Amino acid sequence: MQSVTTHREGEILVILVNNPPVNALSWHVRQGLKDGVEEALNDPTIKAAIIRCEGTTFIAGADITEFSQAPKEPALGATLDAMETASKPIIAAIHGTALGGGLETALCCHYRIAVPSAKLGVPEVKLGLLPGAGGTQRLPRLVGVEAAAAMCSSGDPVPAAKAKEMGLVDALAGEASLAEDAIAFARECIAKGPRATRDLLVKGDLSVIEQLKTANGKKWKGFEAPYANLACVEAATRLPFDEGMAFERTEFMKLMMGSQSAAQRHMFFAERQAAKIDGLPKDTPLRDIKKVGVIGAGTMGGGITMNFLSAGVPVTIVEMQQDALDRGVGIIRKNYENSAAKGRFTQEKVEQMMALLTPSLSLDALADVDLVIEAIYENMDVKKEVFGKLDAICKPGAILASNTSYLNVDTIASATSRPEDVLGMHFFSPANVMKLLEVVRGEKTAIDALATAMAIGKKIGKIAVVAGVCDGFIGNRMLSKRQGPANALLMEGASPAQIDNVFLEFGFPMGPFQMGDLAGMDIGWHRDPTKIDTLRDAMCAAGRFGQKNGKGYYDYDEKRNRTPSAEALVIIEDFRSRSNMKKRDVTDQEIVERCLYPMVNEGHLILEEGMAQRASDIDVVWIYGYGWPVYRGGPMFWGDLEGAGKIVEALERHGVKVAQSLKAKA
Ligand code: 3H9
Repeated sequence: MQSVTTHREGEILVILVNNPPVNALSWHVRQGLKDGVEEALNDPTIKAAIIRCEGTTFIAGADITEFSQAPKEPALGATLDAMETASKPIIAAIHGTALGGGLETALCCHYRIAVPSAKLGVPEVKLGLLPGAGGTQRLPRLVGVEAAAAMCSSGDPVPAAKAKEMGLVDALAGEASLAEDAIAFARECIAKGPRATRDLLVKGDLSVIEQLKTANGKKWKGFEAPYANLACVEAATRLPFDEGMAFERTEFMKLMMGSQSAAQRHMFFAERQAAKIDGLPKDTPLRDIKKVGVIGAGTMGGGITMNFLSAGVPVTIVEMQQDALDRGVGIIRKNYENSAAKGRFTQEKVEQMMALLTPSLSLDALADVDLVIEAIYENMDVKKEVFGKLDAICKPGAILASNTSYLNVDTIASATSRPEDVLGMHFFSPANVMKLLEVVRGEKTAIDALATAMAIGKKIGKIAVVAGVCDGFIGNRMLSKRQGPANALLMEGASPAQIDNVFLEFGFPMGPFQMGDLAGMDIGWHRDPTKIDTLRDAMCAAGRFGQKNGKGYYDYDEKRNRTPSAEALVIIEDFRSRSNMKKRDVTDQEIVERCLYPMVNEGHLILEEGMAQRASDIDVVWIYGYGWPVYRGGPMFWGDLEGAGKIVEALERHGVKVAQSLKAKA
């Protein structure tokens, strides 16, 4: 099948791209576009050309799979130059998304027409890149510096109507009549002749660039690409077009060769790969999930419930006591109302979502739901009792899920007569915000139940990853390999701030001790101040519970800013002497080696044991569940960059048992 074909509509040549799934600019598409333009120019009876796409979308960008291969002719730049400098008008007819190289193609057309539902943008920054086919130079010429800087640095697309206001598209077509409307529009363009974007003057106020940097300083910390995008837009304001293009090229190549973009491109595919279940027959029918039950109206149950209500799925929420139920439902409403007050949706929408919620004090109310998610506290006996009851109450085929974060899902399933319907759905707190969902596959979980849980995860906006049954599944299992050494390093002489700062420098939003303070140190504490076996016992005995009372490993002000705490350091010191440990200097490198390298090691063990389907799933878990910086690509990707040899050497030096597969890699 040819990916680009042409046909005539009177004096107009339609160049039609058909390169599923997203009409990416693979080499054969570039070649086809170039040939199509030549055909239009060489035929004296043709007066204008239209570039349009088959399928669900206009060109959604360069073909990212080609980035890791040797470059193939023709280059995109050459194809687009031929288009922009053509002596006959070329019109882009846009539906779906015109993204990245796709929008850059449209910018090299002389006119643009789009359906109202179309979206146009340059998302390269999300891949650690910049629009490298003239996007940073042509956008400021067409829409001005302010809009171009915002589009390039955020990567967020704009809807067609807004694009029309900005001058990014010239006309809107009927939603279902793009082909015909584009031809009528092209006929109008013949009289106007070609209009090259490169010939327009850059307009707008350059100060927006500094404003964007200030406004996004926190969000962009550690990232290279947003700044490179802005540098290119700035260059467009002072350099002639050709020099601006050369500047863009240099910046693009720097990013393309760097590790950040490699990591972000890896994550693009990792995210999509995570949704796939190995060995799932294509024709596996999914179970229909029309109604959901959630057990527990606490923080977790409430957050889980909100995901479904927001997606329009009715939920029955069950609690034991009326006051706990009322409190939980009240918090859900308050969260929605806060969002409405911020303008995220209307008050009417709040009422619509709340109307989907049925509170109940009885598990019997779950008789007709298609999926139950149990979100009560972590106690195996209690969970088994609940699942035993669900077995008797729920209709056949209902999926029975536990939100446990480390308990054995097979043991929970054994409390039912239908272990094939039981699995884990492990959400991350706050469950209505965090993107990760670990779907835990029990020994007997039916494949269609698993596939349904993955699909429902996607429906509620989560990135779902399949995990096997083991203590802590993927995420918490690896977390424990980091926390142990972090605690040990504290005893050996590092301060909480030194350790946390190494994590912040690495790109995490917070370090292990900041996380402890945030979670609350008194969770699970025995509450006897005279019984001090661990450092945490000592902290709690001194009333240092974490952020909640302004004192933990750090002192906190009313804005929750942390400063090192003299009292906490004394408690650590005391505990160190009680444990007969000598204080020594700990280097930042040792903190990396002892806290992060064991995570890479554990990831390899998880793969060896088949607890994750693939290494990239582990990266997805850590990026979406624990704030691993996306520009470092997750622990497995980072481990490969860091080098297996170096990691194995350090692990052995620190006395950690190394996974066979990591050793083999080294
Ligand atoms: C660029 O353009 C650089 C330029 O400046 C030029 C420099 C010289 N290439 O997301 P989906 C695959 S950089 C190759 O599930 P949706 C994807 O992997 C690019 N493959 O669908 C998946 O494959 P599979 C700038 C791609 O409907 C399948 O298509 N552009 C590409 O939810 C379906 O994808 C972007 O960054 C690609 N460019 O969303 C846009 N895009 O089925 C990236 C997708 O095997 N793409 N695939 O898993 C997107 O944002 C979404 O895919 C899109 C569709 C919104 C288009």
